[in-house]
Amino acid sequence: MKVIILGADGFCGWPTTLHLSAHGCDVVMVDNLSRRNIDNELEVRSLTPISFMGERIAAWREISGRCLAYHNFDVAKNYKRLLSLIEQEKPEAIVHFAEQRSAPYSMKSPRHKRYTVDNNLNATNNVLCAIVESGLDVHLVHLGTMGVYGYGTAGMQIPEGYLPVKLEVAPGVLVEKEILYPPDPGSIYHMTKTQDALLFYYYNKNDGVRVTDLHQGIVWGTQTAETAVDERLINRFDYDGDYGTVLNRFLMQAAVGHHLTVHGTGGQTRAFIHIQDTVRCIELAIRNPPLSGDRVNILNQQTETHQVRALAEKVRQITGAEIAFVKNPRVEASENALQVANDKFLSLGLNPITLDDGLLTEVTEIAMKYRHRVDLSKIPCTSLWRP
Ligand code: NAD
Ligand code: USQ
Repeated sequence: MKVIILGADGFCGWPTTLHLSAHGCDVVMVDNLSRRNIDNELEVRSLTPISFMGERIAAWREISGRCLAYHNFDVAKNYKRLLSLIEQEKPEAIVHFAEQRSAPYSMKSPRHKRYTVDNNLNATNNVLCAIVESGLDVHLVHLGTMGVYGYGTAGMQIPEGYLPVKLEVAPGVLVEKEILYPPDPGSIYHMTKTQDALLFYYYNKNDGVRVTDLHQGIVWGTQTAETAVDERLINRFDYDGDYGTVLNRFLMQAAVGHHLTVHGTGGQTRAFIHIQDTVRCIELAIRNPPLSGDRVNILNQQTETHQVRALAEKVRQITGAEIAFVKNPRVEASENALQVANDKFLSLGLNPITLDDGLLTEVTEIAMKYRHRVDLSKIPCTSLWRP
């Protein structure tokens, strides 16, 4: 199967590239290296020593004997290049990771808000438009987020994308419908993902584009079976206050003797998935595409939910790190419950890695090994939702 991966140099894109290549796919990578440039802007680097793209490709060829094609261009700005790549390669699937994915970065300033909206919406619209213009029946697999649902569910389990509703159209006459789950974004970044969903809905309805939208939870961990084989293939580990996500940050903080930075009461509950399960889910998604005429297929790509203070407590018990409750820089509910349906991936055969299986290995092998690379000044979250 030929697959184009947009955003193939990123935290999820690189291990997905290697996983699909190792499992028999012919992978074409696209990335404009904007994420590496944002590291330059923020004057921070991955905790792990990631190689240049050329070194990554050469190392994978040496180790696996497989070739990876790579194109460096901006998917949001270079429509013609994207269209001609699709026309030339005729992929069966395109996996779309090519968006600015940090909520704090998207809230830093008006410039960051506008960049995130321009980049993410134009990237998604360009891919959809190019698939239609190519005339090819390409399955688009997009990485969305659990954050499109908001986190206040009034005790209800979040369904996979669609909400069944009953409308009383006349006294005593009930009509049953399924509607897209009402969007409730908590940052400019999350808002772009809710708008992506509308683009998918429209291009699917009007042009019959086959789309799978994966509403993914917070990804934790670093390595997958393929990235762990050789240090030149190592995955990135973001720990800074803008791009580091909560559990990986706590693991890094414990490794360097920093207190665990719990925002507010830590009563926020979020959904999580290990990076190894991310790549498995994407393979399951591309091998189980929607059929022609199907509506957008939405799957919740998460395996467990945890409250932030419970995560901190778990890391404290393992490492002895201290917990600090710091002022929350975000505007978000201080406490919420979260229950999420993930029946679709389980029925496709996903056997989830849980926090308890992998947590200790991650702390010892990665965070401890590379702790000398941490810049302590980059740990605090300085991006404010309301400056
Ligand atoms: P990342 O920033 O590490 O990777 C994104 C990649 O896309 C980067 O390499 C970047 O250079 C590239 N890119 C961005 N805009 C581009 C453009 N216009 N043209 C070409 N390349 C472009 O992010 P990630 O953590 O790998 O996330 C990938 C996707 O998964 C994102 O869409 C994100 O919203 C989603 N997601 C991530 C997480 C997580 O915890 N990391 C959780 C849920 C969903
Ligand atoms: N948090 C802390 N301490 C920290 C960092 C974060 O308490 O040091 C809290 C935040 O306030 C928030 C929660 O932890 O309540 C999650 O924050 P996060 O930075 O780990 O995750 P988030 O901003 O939601 O974004 C990440 C990815 C994004 C993805 C999203 C999935 O960066 O790309 O879409 O997770 S989800 O959260 O399910 O929407």
